[in-house]
Amino acid sequence: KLRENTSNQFGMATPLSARAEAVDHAHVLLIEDSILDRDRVATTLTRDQDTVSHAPSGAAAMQMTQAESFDLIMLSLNLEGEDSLRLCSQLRSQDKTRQTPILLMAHEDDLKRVAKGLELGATDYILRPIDRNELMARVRSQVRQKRYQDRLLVNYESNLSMALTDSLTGLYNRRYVMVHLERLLRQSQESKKPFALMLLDIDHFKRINDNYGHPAGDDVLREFAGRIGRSLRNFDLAGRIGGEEFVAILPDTNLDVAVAVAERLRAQISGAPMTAKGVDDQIPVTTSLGVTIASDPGESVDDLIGRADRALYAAKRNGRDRVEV
Ligand code: GH3
Ligand code: MG
Ligand code: MG
Ligand code: MG
Repeated sequence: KLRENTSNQFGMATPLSARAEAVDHAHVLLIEDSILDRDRVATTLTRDQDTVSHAPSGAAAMQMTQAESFDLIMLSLNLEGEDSLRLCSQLRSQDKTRQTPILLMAHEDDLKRVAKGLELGATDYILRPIDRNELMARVRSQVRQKRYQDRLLVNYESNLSMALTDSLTGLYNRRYVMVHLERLLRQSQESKKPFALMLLDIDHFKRINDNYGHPAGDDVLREFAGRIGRSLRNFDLAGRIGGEEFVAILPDTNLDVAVAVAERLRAQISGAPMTAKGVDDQIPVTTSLGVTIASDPGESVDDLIGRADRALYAAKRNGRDRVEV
């Protein structure tokens, strides 16, 4: 099953976690212009359930690694008319193959270039004539290590997202919102572009818990978060900063626009009642919003939040289900 210079059939659309599940079988890119060794390696690996794509040149290899992802790259140090070592460092410096193990294939009298290749980031080498058992052992060992690293990366990314987001609603958590606000405030003071901050607090949420139960209250929080998130632009940020308190941050937004957006959010919530698991009633929900704009060069995040908070409490005082500035 030797495939010549194919475009994307593997990898790219497959999430890392799914790939990590499919243990052991590897997708190998073989960069080799000797037909004899190409066939030898491909036969051995496919017998071992691996899939092999063949690149007869460096240019083909660069193209193929853009289109699909590989678990292992086998690179001949004897490509006719090509600088294999340069190819090795190119593979190391592009994002798609930065983490992919590279196994060099070399002749015994070429150990100096092997050493150079290892210095440039190749992970291992195998000498010609290629011994089938040694080939299998080296490939398995590289692939096992790659799988292990992929799993570490998945764990790292999920830990990171747990640290930044609120697990009930999936919105950003208070800690991340504060970090983001500090950064945005600094940027907006440098660029002199205003941004909008709005605080949202669900009205009489305690009654919702009291009437329908805490789990129903959680369902309402999730639905609330979903409606807010869907109503904002991609580069706006929504966070949950307290039990039933939320924030929306809109870069590059003046007061008129911010009030219009706040009004739209308010209507998204009051416009249709919510449902909760195990509750037959439709649950009417409203929210109060306090809006402010960051435009004063001297102010701090605390000043900003304090102002939005006072606007929010004005909205509560003035009857709830409303926007105040
Ligand atoms: P107001 O209109 O003045 O904001 O009234 P309120 O009842 O919404 O405000 P209050 O601050 O008195 O009550 C908030 C309630 O939110 C109290 C708390 O039990 C509840 N709550 C906080 N976090 C959660 C949560 O994660 N899930 C659920 N179901 N309830 C929560
Ligand atoms: Mg509250
Ligand atoms: Mg309250
Ligand atoms: Mg409330």
